[in-house]
Amino acid sequence: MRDIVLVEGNNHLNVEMTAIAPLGLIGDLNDDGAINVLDLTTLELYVGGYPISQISPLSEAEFLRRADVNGDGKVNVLDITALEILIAQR
Ligand SMILES: [Ca+2]
Ligand SMILES: [Ca+2]
Repeated sequence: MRDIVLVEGNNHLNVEMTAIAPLGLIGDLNDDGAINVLDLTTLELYVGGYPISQISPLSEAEFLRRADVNGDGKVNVLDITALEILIAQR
């Protein structure tokens, strides 16, 4: 019974993640195919004022699309928090 409960919990988590990142690449800001603390650092640098060309291989448009983790059309400190949650759930 305990095993079944755990599996149901995992499935629920996966459904939530799909809702947050429907395009799969959201949050991958250094374009290495993974979403992890390196992307979090890249996003923090951008929000801190670094130009995209110096912190990411992505085009500016693609960077901004992937960096808008919470999907509100802007890239700011709220997306840092959203990316932290996304990484924690993986
Ligand atoms: Ca990455
Ligand atoms: Ca945003």
